[in-house]
Amino acid sequence: MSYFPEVNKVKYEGPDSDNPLAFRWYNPEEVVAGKTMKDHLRFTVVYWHTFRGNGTDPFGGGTMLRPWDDGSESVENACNRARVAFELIEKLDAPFYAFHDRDVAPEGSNLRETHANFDAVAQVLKEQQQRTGVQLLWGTANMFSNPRFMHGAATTCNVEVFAYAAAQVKKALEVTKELGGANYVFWGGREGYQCLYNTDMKRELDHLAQFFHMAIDYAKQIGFTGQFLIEPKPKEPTKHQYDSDAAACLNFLRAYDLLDSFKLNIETNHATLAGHEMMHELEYAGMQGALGSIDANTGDLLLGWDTDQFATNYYLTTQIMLVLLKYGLSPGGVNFDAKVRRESFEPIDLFYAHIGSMDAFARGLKVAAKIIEDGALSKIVSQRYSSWDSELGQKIESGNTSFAELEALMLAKGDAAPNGSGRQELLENIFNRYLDRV
Ligand code: XUL
Ligand code: CO
Repeated sequence: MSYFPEVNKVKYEGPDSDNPLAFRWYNPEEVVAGKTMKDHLRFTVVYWHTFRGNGTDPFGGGTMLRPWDDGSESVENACNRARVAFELIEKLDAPFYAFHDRDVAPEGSNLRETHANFDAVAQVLKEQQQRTGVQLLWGTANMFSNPRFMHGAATTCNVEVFAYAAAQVKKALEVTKELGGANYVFWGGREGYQCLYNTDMKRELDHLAQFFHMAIDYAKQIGFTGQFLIEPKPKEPTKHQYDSDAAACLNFLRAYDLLDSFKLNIETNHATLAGHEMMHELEYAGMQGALGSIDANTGDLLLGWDTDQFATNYYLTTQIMLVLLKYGLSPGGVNFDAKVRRESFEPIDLFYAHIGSMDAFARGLKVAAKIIEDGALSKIVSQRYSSWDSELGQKIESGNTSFAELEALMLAKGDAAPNGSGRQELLENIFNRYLDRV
């Protein structure tokens, strides 16, 4: 039985198509910069927003029309929902999906029952993966919705909640391995604080590191070889999330000897909340060899919270693809951690949302590839730093000089050579020119 009978498998029809259920830019097998679009982009549908989002916002309850869902927390409903999910993912031609344990399967009345529910739904997910060829980009554990996690999971003040969280991640790792997950993500959930008066920050961070080390040990033990990722976010739900941005995450990983086992999953709306551009977060992670995957979404600059909208802005997608082309993404992907607006409550809106954003990233990829191929920005950057290619620059960069030697040089010269223009406006115009032409 089909739940989306009005939609056939979405196909590429080219930029001139007016068909709202066709791709205008995403042409999976088209080769760009030496690789197919499909392999560059590794599009991923998320289970939580797309199949569990009901349109709730801080001011009102659910609005979504989901005729396949009976609204119950039964395992049967969860299994049926999984089948519907794969119909959508397959029709969208997305090669991957991602989930939290609690999105796919309901909690039972105790942990044993919860594990069993998860196993039952995982069986259906496995069948659907085999039927469609869709793969699991990553699994993760929801350790923030249930009230037991009110003080956090790995950073909780309640040692038994820590133990429960460990049990939950152990199981989530087993299921992720069973389903062939390419990565395993830790988003910070409630790992942070609301008030420093009641918080032992050092103890909480030590516990978080212990937790991650145990996860690494367990992954080794069961032979899970996927990439571990942490996902920076500065606030929400806590006032301060410990994984606040890429720099904070990398400092934490380095301080606790975890750097070799983790990379970062960078999300646009989280970068915005941190007061950074997405490009900044990507570049910061990339330059340290820690860019793992991206959560592709956007915020609304007039709304101050994590609105998780589908990105359709070509400037944003081109900027993202410029950095992804530089550092690569696999085994990560472009993961649509995004939800339709609560006013877009019909099932068909799920298609419009994904198609539009897949197209925006595909076009961003083409524009970025052309900019890189022509050296349109990089030539100007190299020129801007060319003084560092001189004998003096090389001496400094290789650590073969001293303050005294540099002072002697400047005393002899009297002043530094004049500066050149930064050419920001020219570069912005060049960027526009490429957007016009591709
Ligand atoms: C929350 C968020 C999460 C993670 C997965 O802001 O982005 O959905 O991506 O737990
Ligand atoms: Co996310």
